[in-house]
Amino acid sequence: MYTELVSDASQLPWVLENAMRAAVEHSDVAVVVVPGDIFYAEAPDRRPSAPIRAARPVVIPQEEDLRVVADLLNASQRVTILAGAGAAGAHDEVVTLAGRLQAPIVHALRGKEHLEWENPYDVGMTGLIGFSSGYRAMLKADVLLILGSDFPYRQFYPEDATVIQVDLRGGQLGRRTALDVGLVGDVRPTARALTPLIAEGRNSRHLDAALKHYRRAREELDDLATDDGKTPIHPQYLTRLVSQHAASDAIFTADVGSPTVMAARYLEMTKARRLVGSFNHGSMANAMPQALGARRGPRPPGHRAGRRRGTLHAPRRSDHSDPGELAHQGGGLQQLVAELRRTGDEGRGPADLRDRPPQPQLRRGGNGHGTDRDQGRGPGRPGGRRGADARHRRAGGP
Ligand SMILES: Cc1cc2nc3c(=O)[nH]c(=O)nc-3n(C[C@H](O)[C@H](O)[C@H](O)COP(=O)(O)OP(=O)(O)OC[C@H]3O[C@@H](n4cnc5c(N)ncnc54)[C@H](O)[C@@H]3O)c2cc1C
Ligand SMILES: Cc1ncc(C[n+]2csc(CCOP(=O)(O)OP(=O)(O)O)c2C)c(N)n1
Repeated sequence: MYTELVSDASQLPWVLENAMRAAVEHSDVAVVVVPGDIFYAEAPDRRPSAPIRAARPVVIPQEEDLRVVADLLNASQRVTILAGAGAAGAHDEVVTLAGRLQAPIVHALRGKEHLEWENPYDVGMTGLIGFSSGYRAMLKADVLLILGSDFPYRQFYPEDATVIQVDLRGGQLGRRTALDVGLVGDVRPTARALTPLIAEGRNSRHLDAALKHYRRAREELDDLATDDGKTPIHPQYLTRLVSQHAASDAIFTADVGSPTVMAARYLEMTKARRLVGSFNHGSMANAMPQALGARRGPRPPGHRAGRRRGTLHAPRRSDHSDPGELAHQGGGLQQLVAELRRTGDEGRGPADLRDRPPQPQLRRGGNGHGTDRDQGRGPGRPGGRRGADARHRRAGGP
């Protein structure tokens, strides 16, 4: 991860550009630490670089490696696909490959937004907050094909299956479970190249059983998301209502904690919807800043800022995937702060922004870092975690 401290104003433009390049190139977080005083200094002029765009090389494994994988898949009666965030933009290719393999598709949480929709092979998520059907489809597999996932929980991987993993970054291979074959490749072209190597006419017994189990698991979860007339209403029901009423291209953001569970289980994805989160353990309170960031993205034609309060519209994927470009278009941090100030002034911002000065007061000479405690707000609700855990367990994990 790119991490840099700016200790002199002249460094800032370079550091910022390098940080954006690293973030875009590695699809990762970049951290730039800027002491408060630096914001008061003049930055030197410099010749601007070209807009930062992610390089999009086509990465496909060697043909002989693909043949080895195809032989393993062709010899298997029960193939299950585990797909994750690496399947972004590869929906159609992965679904086509699954069709040829007659393989159920299990997703890891970050794969939900890319694969859950319009997918006749979807059998839900695996993991502690996942669906029993996701766990079972992996357990019953004799070959597990992992496509662009770093699903972390080792207990949920099958112990006896042959495991094949495809990842764009070689360093990710075999990180979570022992592998039989590891390939470096981009999911989209790799799935496309693999499909014609798979024999047609495979039987569907494994797939049918997985789909049947999924329907049952889904029904059980849906039964928890109904109005039982009591107040307060259940979070499952609330999340389902949000999902039903949100725009077909809404961007959802969810915090770490029980919102992660509800988002994973009750937000229905479409081709145009997005689910943005941290989803890393050890992170919290990501949802509001992510929502603000999403709000800053390009909007569809005809959409005026703030007109539909509470609804975030998804930028087209091609636009959204290029934060460096956005920064170039939009004037970056300065413009974001201006927007926060404006929405705060007009009373349209979230309550927190309305109730306090729109721009944080930087202390001259200090390090400029405030904390929740500094602002008189404590950490989360005491005991909230334990209650949430109990609820998760009741809500039917594997
Ligand atoms: C409270 C809580 C509970 C959670 N419970 C669950 C749970 O039950 N189930 C669950 O699944 N997750 C759960 N998570 C999330 C979990 O911690 C992981 O973040 C998540 O499983 C990772 O999803 P992923 O593998 O899709 O994404 P990532 O971890 O981002 O992995 C994506 C992988 O794809 C690779 N890649 C990227 N682009 C490409 C490409 N074009 N082609 C090929 N490879 C590519 C990357 O190198 C990376 O290895 C939970 C998180 C929290 C906070
Ligand atoms: C930095 C950090 N500290 C602690 C945790 C452990 N943690 C996960 S969820 C959570 C509680 C979050 O509270 P809230 O957003 O109210 O969600 P809920 O209680 O409904 O789960 C905590 C403390 C974490 N994920 N990150």
